[in-house]
Amino acid sequence: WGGDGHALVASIAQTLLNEQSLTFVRNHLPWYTSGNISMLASWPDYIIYPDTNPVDYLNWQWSKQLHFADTKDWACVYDREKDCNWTSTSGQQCVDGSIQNYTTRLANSQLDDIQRQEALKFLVHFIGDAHQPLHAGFHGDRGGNSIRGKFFGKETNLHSLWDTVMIERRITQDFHGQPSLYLQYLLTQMKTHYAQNISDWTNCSTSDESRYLACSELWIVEDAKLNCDLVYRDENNQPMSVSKEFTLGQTYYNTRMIIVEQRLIQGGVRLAAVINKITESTT
Ligand code: DCM
Ligand code: DCM
Ligand code: DCM
Ligand code: ZN
Ligand code: ZN
Repeated sequence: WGGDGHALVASIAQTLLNEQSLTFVRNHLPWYTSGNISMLASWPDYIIYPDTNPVDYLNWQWSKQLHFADTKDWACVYDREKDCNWTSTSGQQCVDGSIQNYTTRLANSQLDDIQRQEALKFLVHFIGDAHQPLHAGFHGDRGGNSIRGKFFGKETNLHSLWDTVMIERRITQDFHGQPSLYLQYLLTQMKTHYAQNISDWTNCSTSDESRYLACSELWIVEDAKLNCDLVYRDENNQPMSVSKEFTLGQTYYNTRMIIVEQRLIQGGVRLAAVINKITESTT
C-alpha cells in the first residue's frame, strides 16, 4: 500500500489495542508519535528510496525484498518453501518471513529497546503489505508493476492501482479528500458488515500455524487466490498480462474497491490481534 493504505490499517488496529498494548506501543515508539502506530507505518518505505532518504537509502536495501513475496504466474497458490526462500541460509526473505521474524523479535524481551522499536515499525508495515494482494503477485510481472494501462483514462500500472490509485480516488470522491472520514467509514463497516467475520479472521485455520503469533502464511494464500479470481482479471473477466495494456474504469473500481476495503480492515484487525497476543505473552 501507499501512505493512505498503511495509515488506515494501522489506525484501525490502534482502535483495537487493549490497555496493555497501548502502553507497550507507547514505550516502543519515539515520543513524538504519542504511541500512535499509524505515524510511522510508512517508515519502511521512506528509508529505501533516494527521494525520501537520500542520505542512507543504500544501507537499507536489504529490507526491500521483505515487502512482498512473488508467486508462480497463475498458480493461485503460495508455496512458503519456494516463494519465500524458506530453506535458504539467508533466511526468510519475503513478507511472510519478515512478519515471522519481527513478531518473534518484538516478543523477545532479551533484545534491546532500539531493536524492538525497529521490529514494531517493520511489523506494522509488513502486516499491511501482506494484505495488498499484489504484494504476493506474480513473479513474471513483478507483482503487477510491469502490467501497464489506463484507469479512468489515466496511465498507471496494476500494482500502483492497488497500492494507491483506487484508495485515493475513493477518498477524493466520497470522503471530501479526508482520510480521517474514510477511516470512520471503515471502522463502521468493521463493526457492522464485518462484525461476524472478525473471529474467523484472527483464527489460524491450520493447526500447524497456531504456534505462530501471526498467521502470515494463510494471509498470503488468501492474496494468491484473490489475484487469480479478481485482481489480474479485467472488466470482461479476461486475464491481464504484460503484453497487453489494460483499460479499466467504473466496473473494475466498483467491484475491486470492496476487496481493497475488506483487506484494509482485515489487516487492521489482524495487526491488533498480533500486538495484543505479544503483550499478553510478554510484558
Ligand atoms: N515510493 C516512493 N518512491 C519510489 C517508489 C515508491 O516513495 N521511487 C512509495 C510510493 C508508495 C510506496 O512507496 O507510497 C509503495 O511502496 P511499496 O507498496 O513497498 O510498499
Ligand atoms: N536484524 C533483523 N532481523 C534479524 C536480525 C537482525 O532485522 N533476525 C536487523 C536488526 C539490526 C540489523 O539487522 O538493524 C543488525 O542486527 P545484528 O546486529 O543483530 O546482526
Ligand atoms: N513490489 C512487489 N513485488 C515485486 C516487486 C516490487 O510487490 N516483485 C512492490 C514493492 C513496492 C512496489 O512494488 O510497493 C514498487 O517496487 P519498486 O520500488 O521496487 O519498483
Ligand atoms: Zn506496493
Ligand atoms: Zn511496503
